[in-house]
Amino acid sequence: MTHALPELGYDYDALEPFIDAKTMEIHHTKHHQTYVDKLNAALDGHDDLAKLGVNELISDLGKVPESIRPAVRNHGGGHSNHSFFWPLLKKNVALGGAVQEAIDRDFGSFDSFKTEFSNKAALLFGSGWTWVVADQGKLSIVTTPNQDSPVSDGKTPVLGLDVWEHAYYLKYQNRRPDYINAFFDIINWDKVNGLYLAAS
Ligand code: MN3
Repeated sequence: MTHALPELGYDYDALEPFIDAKTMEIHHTKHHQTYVDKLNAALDGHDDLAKLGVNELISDLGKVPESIRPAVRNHGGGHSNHSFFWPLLKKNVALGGAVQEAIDRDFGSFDSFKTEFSNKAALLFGSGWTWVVADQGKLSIVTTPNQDSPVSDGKTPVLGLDVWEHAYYLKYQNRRPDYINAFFDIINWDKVNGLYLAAS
């Protein structure tokens, strides 16, 4: 299959003022598109691998030939991570359901969860992602460098935040903590709850 840029599912300005329209447009049409293009280029001539969906592809990088493994890890990871990220973003969705109960159970309270997530996202050195992963219903927070995906570690993400500078620099410059704080205003908790239920 040829990998393709997915639709965002909402307008570029839908997340204003928390994430600005220009950042969303560049992030989607330039950064994400480039991961897709470079993944397709890497897979050219590898017909067996080209049949796989991106998450299948990155779930066992040991099966990818060494000659293209770094490209699949970086660009396949980038395609997977961003495809996962866009539907997680929506304004005015309240936390509820099974995932709310799981957060209270596994972190003690929503405030404790937010503090741990925010600290890990703020302290992550360089470029990478902060994730909430579910393991047999239990939630934990992990980070990955670059475009590495928790899927490659056999983990199931239910929430993720892109903390590459390209995700926030136009509006927030060096103020990553402000961007992380704004993220909590645009989490699509309905989507997260659905992912949590599917993972449990
Ligand atoms: Mn990004």
